[in-house]
Amino acid sequence: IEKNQIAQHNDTLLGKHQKQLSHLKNEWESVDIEKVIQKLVDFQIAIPSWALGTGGTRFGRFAINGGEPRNIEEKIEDVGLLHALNASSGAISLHIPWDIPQNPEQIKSLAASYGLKFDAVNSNTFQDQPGQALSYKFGSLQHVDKAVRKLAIEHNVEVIKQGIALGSESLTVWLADGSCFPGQLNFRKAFENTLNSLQEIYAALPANWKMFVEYKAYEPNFYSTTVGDWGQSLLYANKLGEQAYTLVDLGHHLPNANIEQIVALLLMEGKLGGFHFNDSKYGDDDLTTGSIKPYQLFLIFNELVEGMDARGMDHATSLGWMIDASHNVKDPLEDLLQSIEAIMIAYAQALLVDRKALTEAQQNNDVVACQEILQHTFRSDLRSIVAEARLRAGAALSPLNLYRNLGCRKSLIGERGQNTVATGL
Ligand code: PSV
Ligand code: MN
Ligand code: MN
Repeated sequence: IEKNQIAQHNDTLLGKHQKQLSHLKNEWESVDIEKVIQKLVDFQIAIPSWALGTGGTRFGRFAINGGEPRNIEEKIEDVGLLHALNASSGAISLHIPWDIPQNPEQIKSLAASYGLKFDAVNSNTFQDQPGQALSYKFGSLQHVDKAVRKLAIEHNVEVIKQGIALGSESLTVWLADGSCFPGQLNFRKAFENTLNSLQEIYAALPANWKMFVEYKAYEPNFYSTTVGDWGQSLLYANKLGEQAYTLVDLGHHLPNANIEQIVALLLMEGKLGGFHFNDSKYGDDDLTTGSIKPYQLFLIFNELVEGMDARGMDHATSLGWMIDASHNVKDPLEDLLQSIEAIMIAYAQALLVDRKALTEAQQNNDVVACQEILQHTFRSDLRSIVAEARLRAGAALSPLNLYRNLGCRKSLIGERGQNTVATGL
């Protein structure tokens, strides 16, 4: 995508945009909007390498689009395209071995040519790889057989090495480990085995790295999961040490969990490491961020901003921000643009909450005022400040429209063909 294509697109929308922005500035004259815009410019969300092809469920996969990236280079190209459109997708998160960089130096400089960094690297001990000597069928880091645990530990250490070569600074460990039936597992031994294994991986972390311990309530195991909730993740993180943190994936909770409260307490403990954004209606974890529960997303960001400010943390760099979703029925790039937009809007809303008034209302137990304060920003249309942040960063006022108007998917199909299948999920 050329700079002049973005400029032309912006020219056609500029008049209307400026009107909306000045209206918004009038409405919010007591707020330092310039500061908010700068925070939005700085905020970057990593794109997972597995979200660039059409996903699927265990019932099937419909590769509707064509032009899917066939290798890691093309995945980087796709994230580069997103970043050119919205200036907010400046990082990529790799899943190994779904995406193995054969020549890390080359991959790193390709990414840099699009202004992209490498976010957390993700290990995979939830699938057996072709030719693998031992199976993860009954778990990996928790396994009753030491030899299986060793295999999984070695894989994680290898992933750290790959990440170092790419300039990543964190490892995300998500384990499918658990059990499907009562009695199958000794919970305490499974926990202890997992902890011992994680300790060995932790010992291989460079000093400037973080380890994210991701939890998930269920799936693929349906009776117990060995890192099943934030309490268990926090236990591991606390026992492991300073470099270990809990990672919150929005879709990994039991229905109606109060995720904003979880976030607030993890931040308070200095143990919130990062996020996987997605949305869900039932027990799923792959819907477009903000498509089902935008109010929840705002409430989460409200706690994030409050908690990070209370601890003097830099919003953009203190936590790992990543999308984790890959659905069946949309063009994945359009889906990602929608997710990023939803995240940015929720973040902007949280930045505009009148903290002083909220604290005062809380202190006075003025429950009605508390709700009014939060819903005032949630119900305000802040899209034009998000668009202004993009404009200032050299990106498109309306990324999704530009993507469609330029026929980006059609060009990708032209280059890569109709029947391409992306690696990964
Ligand atoms: C598992 O559901 C998960 O959320 C983990 O983050 C994995 O790494 C990712 O999805 C891809 O399977
Ligand atoms: Mn996840
Ligand atoms: Mn998930």
